[in-house]
Amino acid sequence: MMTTKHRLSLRTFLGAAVLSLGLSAASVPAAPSLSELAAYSGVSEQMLRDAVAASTLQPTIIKTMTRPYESKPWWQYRKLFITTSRIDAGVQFYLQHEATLQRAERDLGVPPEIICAIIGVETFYGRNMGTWSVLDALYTLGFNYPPRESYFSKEFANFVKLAQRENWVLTSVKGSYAGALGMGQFMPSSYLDYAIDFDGDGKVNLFTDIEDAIGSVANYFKGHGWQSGHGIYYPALVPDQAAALKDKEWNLNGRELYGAGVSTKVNLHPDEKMRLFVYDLEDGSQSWGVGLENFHVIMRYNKSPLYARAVYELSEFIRIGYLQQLKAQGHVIAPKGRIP
Ligand SMILES: [Ca+2]
Repeated sequence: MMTTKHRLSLRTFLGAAVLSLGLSAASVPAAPSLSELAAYSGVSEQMLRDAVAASTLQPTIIKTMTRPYESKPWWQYRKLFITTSRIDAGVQFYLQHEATLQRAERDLGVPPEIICAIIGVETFYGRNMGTWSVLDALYTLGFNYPPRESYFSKEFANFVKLAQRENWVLTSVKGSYAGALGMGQFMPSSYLDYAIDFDGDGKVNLFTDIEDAIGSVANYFKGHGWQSGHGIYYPALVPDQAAALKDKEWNLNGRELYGAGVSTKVNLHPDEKMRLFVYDLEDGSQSWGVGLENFHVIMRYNKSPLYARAVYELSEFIRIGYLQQLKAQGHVIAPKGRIP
């Protein structure tokens, strides 16, 4: 347990680091106090104080936070996730859990390949769920990392609440360096809000119960507005004069897109909300694409456009690999259309 004095000196150091990154101190929201966190989460202040006392500062986590994967160019990031082994394991995961995945699609509207791709990118289908103490991770980022304290201190309180609900020993739960949990790497707030008991055994367990993990990822997507049967992402040809459209982010529709001379293989609806993305390729060129609302929903899982594209591409490879397996087994495949 670090003393307050140590924490304050680290805070001052990080404060200076934030300023050197060009962020003004005012742009960093103030971290809530323990009493505010108690009021926010419904967990008693004493319980939060005990949880803080049981936590250990992990400076390595702060170093990792400052150089995330998402700062890489697309072509490097892609190589981390779009690999033959991750695709093949994804197809196997799909075949092995086909009935559960199909039930998730029927009940919650989210396609199997998207659920597989999320679990594949997050934890390689449950193999790497993280080895950090979640308590230490959330304490470190929630109370010793000013740029994100406002967010992570709330997740710290949510974790204490979740551990109480699930009867977990606070110090024994393992996850990512950012405190994400289980096969789909849910933050504690998402675990509280979206994790479901999808196999009906009366417990919600995203660590060992694959059916719960599958249903919960689908439930998260449904809860964030996944549009069943709709498209996700389309490659686009973008003339120079239309490149600035990407700065409109999600305030763009098909009419403006095509009006500026952009073309896509499939015609998107003129009134549909969309966003233009550009990705850096290894040869120095760029690849453009249009994300629809479903792409936006993937970005609710992780806000990086690199992440969303990696999940989308992996999902397509898994979908194709799965269909090939079915065909090899002699099944007749009916094409499943998506409304663009
Ligand atoms: Ca269960």
